[in-house]
Amino acid sequence: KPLVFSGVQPTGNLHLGNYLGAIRKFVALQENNDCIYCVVDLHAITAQLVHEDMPGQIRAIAAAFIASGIDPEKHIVFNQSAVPQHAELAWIFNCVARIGWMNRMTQFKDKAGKDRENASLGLFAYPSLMAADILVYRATHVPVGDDQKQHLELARDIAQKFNNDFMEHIRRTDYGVDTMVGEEHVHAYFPAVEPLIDGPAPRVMSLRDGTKKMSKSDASDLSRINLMDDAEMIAKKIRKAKTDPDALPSEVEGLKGRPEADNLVGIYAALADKTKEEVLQEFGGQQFSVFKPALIDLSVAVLAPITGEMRRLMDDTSHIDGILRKGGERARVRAEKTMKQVREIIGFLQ
Ligand code: AQP
Repeated sequence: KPLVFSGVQPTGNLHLGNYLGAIRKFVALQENNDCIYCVVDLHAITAQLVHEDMPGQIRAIAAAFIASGIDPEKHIVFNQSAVPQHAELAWIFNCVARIGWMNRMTQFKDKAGKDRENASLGLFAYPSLMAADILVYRATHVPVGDDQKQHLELARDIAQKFNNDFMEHIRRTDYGVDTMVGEEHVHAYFPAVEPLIDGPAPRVMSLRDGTKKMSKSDASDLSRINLMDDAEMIAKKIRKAKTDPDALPSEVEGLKGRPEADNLVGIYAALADKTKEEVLQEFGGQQFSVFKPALIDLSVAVLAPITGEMRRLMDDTSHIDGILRKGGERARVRAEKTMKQVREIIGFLQ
């Protein structure tokens, strides 16, 4: 079975973008894959070292995974810091990756803002840790939102450079596998990582500005639907969502140049498991005064059971902690197997 890995940062305000762009895809992939889903707490301290309630935020992500339908018995759910092999491989990847590659990362530029000299070294090295998260399991498929595409390309570059730099050592240890890269046969240790981005909502936009991504760190809570919002709050946020004065078009082309309309139709499509075309067949020609109430009903119908289950799970911290602990133990065994081989490939004495 293909091995799937992905993670979500415990940085609070888990929102509809995280759900549609990532978590919902995690759920769907369980059937035909072996999945490892991680609460990436080491990533959470790259932008802000001190978190008001780190344990609570970690539990909230784990609860969201499980409430959405991830099965922690069949698959693995754990928090990143419980498996120190992630950080160990990240250090090795820091020595594989080039500063020039990291300098091109747009998320670092966005998150560091103007005061780049004051950003943490961890924020700069973030994509290297992300590559390690995936490759410490030699995972091949990574469901993420569109914003993570560049980081996954970097993970491929890191894997390829490691495979090239240690080609002879990999041959000698016999831990590599023969794979095809394009037309070429290569003997590689780390696989080429494949992003799984497609879907009707690969990038959910802010409800206040259709050109900005819905984000946990947006100062306006009205910009996002949080997974912990109740029905009343969801209704308020959708009612207040920015729109233009025109009716909805009946063709997808008509959404061009209308970022807010496009975003709301995309959200509806993703929640209803339909295409945007199908949504417009139903609502084309209608005003937002008709579409918004339908979107409110649908959002509440999909999210309320998840929110309810998340709350229930978060009330029983020992249950969630037990799931994470067991997941961590299982993940550590797998990660250590890779790290033993990596240490040997590099030539470290162990
Ligand atoms: N707006 C989005 N639309 C679709 N997918 C999204 N993701 C995030 N925002 C959107 C996806 O959610 C997963 C987990 O994200 P994360 O917690 O690791 O970090 P992030 O991308 O930094 O999330 P935020 O919410 O946007 O936080 P801030 O405000 O800190 O930037 C990832 O797969 C991501 O693609």
